[in-house]
Amino acid sequence: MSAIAVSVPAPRSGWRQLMGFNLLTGIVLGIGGWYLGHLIGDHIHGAGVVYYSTEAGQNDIAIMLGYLLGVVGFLIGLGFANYPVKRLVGAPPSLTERESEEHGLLRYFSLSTDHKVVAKQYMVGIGLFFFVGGLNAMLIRTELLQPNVHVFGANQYLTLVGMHGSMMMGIMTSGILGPFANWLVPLMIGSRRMAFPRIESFTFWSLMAGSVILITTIFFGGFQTGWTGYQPLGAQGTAGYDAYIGFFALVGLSMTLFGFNLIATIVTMRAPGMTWTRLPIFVWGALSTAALMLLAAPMLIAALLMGAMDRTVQTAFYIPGAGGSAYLFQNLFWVFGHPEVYILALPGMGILLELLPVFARKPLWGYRLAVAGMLGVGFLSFFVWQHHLFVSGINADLRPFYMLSTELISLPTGFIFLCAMGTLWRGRIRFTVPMLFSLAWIFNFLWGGISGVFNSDVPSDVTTHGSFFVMAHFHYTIMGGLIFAFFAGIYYWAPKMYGFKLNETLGKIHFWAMFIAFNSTFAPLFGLGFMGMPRRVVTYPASFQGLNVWVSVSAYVLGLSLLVFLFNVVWSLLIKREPAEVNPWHSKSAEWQLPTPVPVHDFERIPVFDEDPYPYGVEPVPAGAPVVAPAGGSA
Ligand code: HEM
Ligand SMILES: [Cu+2]
Repeated sequence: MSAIAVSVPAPRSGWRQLMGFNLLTGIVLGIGGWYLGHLIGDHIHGAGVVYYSTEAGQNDIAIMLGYLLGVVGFLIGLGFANYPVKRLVGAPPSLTERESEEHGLLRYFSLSTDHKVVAKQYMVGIGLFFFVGGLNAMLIRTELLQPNVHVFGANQYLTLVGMHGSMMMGIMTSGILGPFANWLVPLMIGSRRMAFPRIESFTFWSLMAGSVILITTIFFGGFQTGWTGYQPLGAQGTAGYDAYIGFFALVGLSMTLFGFNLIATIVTMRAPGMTWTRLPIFVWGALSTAALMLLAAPMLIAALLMGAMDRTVQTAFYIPGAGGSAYLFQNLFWVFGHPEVYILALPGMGILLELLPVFARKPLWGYRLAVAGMLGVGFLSFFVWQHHLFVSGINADLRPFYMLSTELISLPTGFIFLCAMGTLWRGRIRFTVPMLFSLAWIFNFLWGGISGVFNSDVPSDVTTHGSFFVMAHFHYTIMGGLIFAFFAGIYYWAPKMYGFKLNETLGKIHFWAMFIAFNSTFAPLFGLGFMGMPRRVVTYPASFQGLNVWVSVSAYVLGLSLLVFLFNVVWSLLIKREPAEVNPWHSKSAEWQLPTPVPVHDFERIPVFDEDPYPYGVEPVPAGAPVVAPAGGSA
């Protein structure tokens, strides 16, 4: 193979490992970096180099530098500088990381280059911050139990809404791709790794650093802009808005690199025989999402960078009084923001279409149409962003164009629905827990889509804009789409990814509680929106209280249903653990033909693919008969 000598250091053990490059070191250096940044920032300020601070009067330079050096320290502590520095000084590539991967719990707390380990890190990390975002939602709903301020003041309420929205939107950009695509894409295309394993790990740890930064906003007065960070409110905000900038910039960086890595992997690392028309539909979903990430997220980073400069070094991109334009930010944000909503939706569509053939025992109906649908959604999503600005003073002549382009998206989205229906048609459907979540996806996303037409249609958007109608609409697509698909994925792949099957009965309780509570939480919001209840306002007319109490109680039940899931994990993993079958759903996809647990190097030999995916019904499977899985073979 390669002519370069490879050194294999002896594995270290005990406390010496703790002193190495891992999460603990990362946290220590991260805190150190924060103080160093602060020190430098204060110095710059004190020396009178730059006097500028925002209207709120704090020294944003110190805070921004604190975040910046904190993140750099955190990443160095995790070991991200080792490889580049070693190569810079001419040392041979070392196998230290590979070594620590194969054994020990510590690999989950450090830079890992095993795509399966990174996927698990994502699962736990995303789960953790999803929980934080969910708690924020519960607090919001608690405040809304009464028409007047009773728990939080207006500022705190807005911070809660902003934290909830930002956390959910930021963390969920990788909500499905992080835990599932990192794990599945290499296995599905017959590769032993992602194209850039260190970048894969980097995307995870930078997302985690960002999420912690977002939470620190509570120490700096929070931010009042909601997840969209609009100007000029942003420039006027307290230092809490710096946390918003730091968070979303890191999310953007993580997304850009993730998209780049996925594209490189799928384009260049497919095994022999894995032609474009044999690519599993989940991989197409990941690929189209990756394209959006790579193209849209840099726009977010650029927009935030300008905001950060306005707040620190006296530029005035968004400051109207100094010749800038607040409206510029609104545009830049949504050039990213609209593709962002499809970054959230497309992976869910991938899971849906991946699972339906398995549980309907039929080939995916309209494979090429589904691919066209995904690529079409992705392409069109760059031409619609001004539908968020219909009432923000855009040139009225532009409205029809954006109305048309937005409504055009229902075509490729319709392809996806058509393919789902075609696959279900006359299938031998098994109502397993993953299938129930998939079917719920279809129901929820349909309502999300239909209500979306009211927002893309100028005459009706003029009335519904900024109301709880919009809130209901996007929760139907994101919570009802992405989150339901996420659970479909966990119940489906857990036996292979984690080696245990989640209890079906508890799963069904989880499903029905979540499905009913979800609809009971969000459907009434359409009505409240029509009646004129505005979003991001802490008070509302007393006559809306009845419905709001109903919604809040439903939201608590929704929260509890997620705890049923956690209980199911504890139950199935710790209390009544049954070793998972190799292929409990009798799936024909490549990942299910591997042994459980999947070996560190995935395949003994790189597989050769000689069949289209989803060959269900081609050779009839007798009901109930286990399919013999050829180890390491193709689909
Ligand atoms: C447990 C279920 C959830 C509940 C009960 C819930 C509730 C709420 C409420 C009450 C608000 C708005 C309050 C206001 O505007 O005054 C809100 C806003 C929002 N939620 Fe959720 N939510 C849930 C889950 C999610 C999920 C899973 C996501 C996305 C992945 C999400 C994304 C958002 C966003 C982006 C906003 C807008 C924030 C803003 O206006 O800046 N939510 N949610
Ligand atoms: Cu949009």
